[in-house]
Amino acid sequence: MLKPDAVENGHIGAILEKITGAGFKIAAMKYTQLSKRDAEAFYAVHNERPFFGELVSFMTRGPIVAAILEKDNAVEDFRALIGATNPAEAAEGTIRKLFAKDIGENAVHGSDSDENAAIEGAFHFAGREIY
Ligand code: FUP
Repeated sequence: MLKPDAVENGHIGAILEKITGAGFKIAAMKYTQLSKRDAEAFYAVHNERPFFGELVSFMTRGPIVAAILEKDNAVEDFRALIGATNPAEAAEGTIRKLFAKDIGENAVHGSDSDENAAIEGAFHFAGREIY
């Protein structure tokens, strides 16, 4: 996902350029907005954490771009491309270093395993929307 901050700040094009330039193929993509229920479900793993309310409110405050990306070693390579969760700790040249403000508003989300990538892809897309 390209999160609401990335969309608000006009970074969709630049971020997609980095993603496709790094060799990812776009298998599915949409411009959409998460409802409160969507965000609570998507981030259910964090529902006991102190930042959960803020996370849900941030993720629902404006549109996002959801995508399914394909590449060999995609999960690991995408996480390297986006950088650490906290942009202050993200490596130079990473998407979060370039485009994110702080750990709460960090521009992009990447799945942390192939299993979660399949779950998160199915969260956003019907089978007929995946190419
Ligand atoms: P990541 O896998 O890098 O997206 O990071 P996490 O799954 O650990 O966290 C998911 C989201 O929760 C982050 F993108 C932002 C939010 N978060 C906070 O707001 N504060 C924190 O201390 C940790 C995460």
